[in-house]
Amino acid sequence: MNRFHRRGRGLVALASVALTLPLTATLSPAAAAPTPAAPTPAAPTPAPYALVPQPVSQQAVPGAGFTLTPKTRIAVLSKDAAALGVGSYLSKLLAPATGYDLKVVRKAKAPDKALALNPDGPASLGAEGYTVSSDKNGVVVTAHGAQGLFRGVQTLRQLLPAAVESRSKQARTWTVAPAKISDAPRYEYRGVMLDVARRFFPVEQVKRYIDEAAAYKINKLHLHLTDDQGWRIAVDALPNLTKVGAGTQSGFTGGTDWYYTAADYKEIVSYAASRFMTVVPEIDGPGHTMSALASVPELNCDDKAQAPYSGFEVGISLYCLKDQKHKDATKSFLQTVVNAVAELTPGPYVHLGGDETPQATQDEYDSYVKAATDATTARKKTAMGWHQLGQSPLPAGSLLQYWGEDSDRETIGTASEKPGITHLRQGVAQGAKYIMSPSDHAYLDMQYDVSTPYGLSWSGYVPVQRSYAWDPETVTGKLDGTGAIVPAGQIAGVEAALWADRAYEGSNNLPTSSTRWPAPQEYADYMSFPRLPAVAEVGWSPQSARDWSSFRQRLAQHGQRWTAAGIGFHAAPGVPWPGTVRTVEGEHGIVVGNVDGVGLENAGSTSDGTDLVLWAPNRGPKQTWTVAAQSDGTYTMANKASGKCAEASGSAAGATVVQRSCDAARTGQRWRITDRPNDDRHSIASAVGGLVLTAGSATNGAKVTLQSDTGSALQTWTVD
Ligand code: TNX
Repeated sequence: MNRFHRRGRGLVALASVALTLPLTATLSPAAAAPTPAAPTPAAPTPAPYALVPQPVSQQAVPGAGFTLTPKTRIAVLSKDAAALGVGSYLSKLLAPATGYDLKVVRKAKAPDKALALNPDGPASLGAEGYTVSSDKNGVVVTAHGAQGLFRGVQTLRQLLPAAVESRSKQARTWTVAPAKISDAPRYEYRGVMLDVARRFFPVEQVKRYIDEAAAYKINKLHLHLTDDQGWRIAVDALPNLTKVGAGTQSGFTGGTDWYYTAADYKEIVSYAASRFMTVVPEIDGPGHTMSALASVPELNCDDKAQAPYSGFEVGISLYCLKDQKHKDATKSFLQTVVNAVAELTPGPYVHLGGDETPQATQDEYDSYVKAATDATTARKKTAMGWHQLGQSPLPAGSLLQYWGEDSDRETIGTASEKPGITHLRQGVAQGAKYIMSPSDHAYLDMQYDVSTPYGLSWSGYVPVQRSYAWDPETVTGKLDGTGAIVPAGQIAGVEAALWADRAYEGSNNLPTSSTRWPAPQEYADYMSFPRLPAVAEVGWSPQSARDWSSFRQRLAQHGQRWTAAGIGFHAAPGVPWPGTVRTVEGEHGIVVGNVDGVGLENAGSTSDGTDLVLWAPNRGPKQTWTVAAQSDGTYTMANKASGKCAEASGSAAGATVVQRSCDAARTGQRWRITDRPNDDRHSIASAVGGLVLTAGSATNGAKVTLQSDTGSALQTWTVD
């Protein structure tokens, strides 16, 4: 289903709620009784250092680490200019926090007590692989070329204290932890997309985001340069595109400089290149084109320019492809635009969009794809596009981007297979390669949970665990992980996508008060951290090295790096951020499983004795509970809508849980709320008898009862 059918949908589909429960538990959404605990897998070996992405292998080295001094040299063991460039990048990276101006020198072999960068390592390291070896005598990063050195430097950076990310001088010692690391990426393509069309990001903010993403070894920056709400790249031959088409953003009109000049774009490209990141420009079409239709009259069937658009809707525009005259006009427009963009772009890709075109006939869609891909291959560029492009004939070597979700996967192999799945099959059959951006894992504009101020939730809430716990090799298969439509050999990588339709606080109605619009970088930081590092690890680390319980611990350490760097991240529940003391006292939603599980509510009743139920989370008064500590260490839980307390109706297995006027003398109203190991969830046990609060299932209307603790996902609760 295209997501515009679901605009404004307030709640998460229950199917996706059930599926966000922990993957380690065997959970059937329809199960009436708790599922027995799955056998506990052997605990992964704890990683010595909090590195993200997790490297292929790392060992702590006994003894002290290497302490930097103002005299430490960065020794580059090569004459290669790019390798020397990585040396000066490292020097500049360390300067603000350390206050040191480390000299970069060329040396034939690694000197003692230096940070040595060797780009002449074995070819077996590949373009991005590297090793880091550090002990008290110094550090050596080895790679086969400058790019691998750069990736290794990002790891080296994480072996230093978090304060190294500070933009101001910190008085302290700087020791690189002693380690032996050997690493290489799982996928070559590891991208992030910025939607600069709906919300314009000035050049400085794009550069800042490049740095933030490069720290997690992201190597592609996909710029969504055009959409209904704005055209952001100057094309000399078509000055109206920026004179008219760049004057709007989603929620704003009247702009004069909301676009990148050729010089701006080149500056972004070269800044990205200095971080070994390739810019992927997207010119979306044949839909998402109102800004072009407002600027170039002959792209419209009546040859009249449309009014510029600054609203919130999608699926509202289409190039005119009804007759030969307009097909020709669109073709020559695309040639002009693709030429201009290809000219400015050293990277191999031009992304041609292709998403959300409900009004296009097959002939119209095909004719767009033919014109756009011809223009691209004529410039010797690789045609990219959203997965819908698979429905049309494609040039060899095309790269498509899958953005489907669980509700699409559910239909695989059924009579009602979703069009997205069919398009995927068609693209795979043509030999296209894929990058994976499943919207319910990798869309950074999805809200984390019901309390996220910005963003959408048409693909469900995407808490950090959901952006982490997926595998590109199974994400185009059935929900049980079998039957992947895109075979492993056709997967090029992953991409996180930060759309900006709702880069403001509030609902579908665009706010009129400017106070409800964060600066683009503030929106980007909050929505991307911690989820961008999660997707980065999906793309970089071997699947066998990935594990949520390890990731959440490592992520918690990275929170300190982001704080030092001034990144306003979302301190997501489920991650043990140091320094955040979580108390269960106060007003909470109480949800089963993850933060977007079904929530405990009083079924809208105010009467004594009503059974409590579970419902899709909305965090209204019926689902809000005041948790209050009692002198015996237990808690009472009072419902905000009714004022009544949760009470066990008995002490035997199967007893339901009801609400009743709060009364401290009734022991059935006392609950022991305990932390569970390895996640941020709780067990909630009745003080009478000790049986635990258990959801009958993860579906609307399910009852809660007391059962003995089996460790089932239906017995784990997030007190938000
Ligand atoms: C879908 S999925 C879009 C964008 C929106 C985004 C919002 C896809 C390729 N297109 O137009 O910005 O949802 O979440």
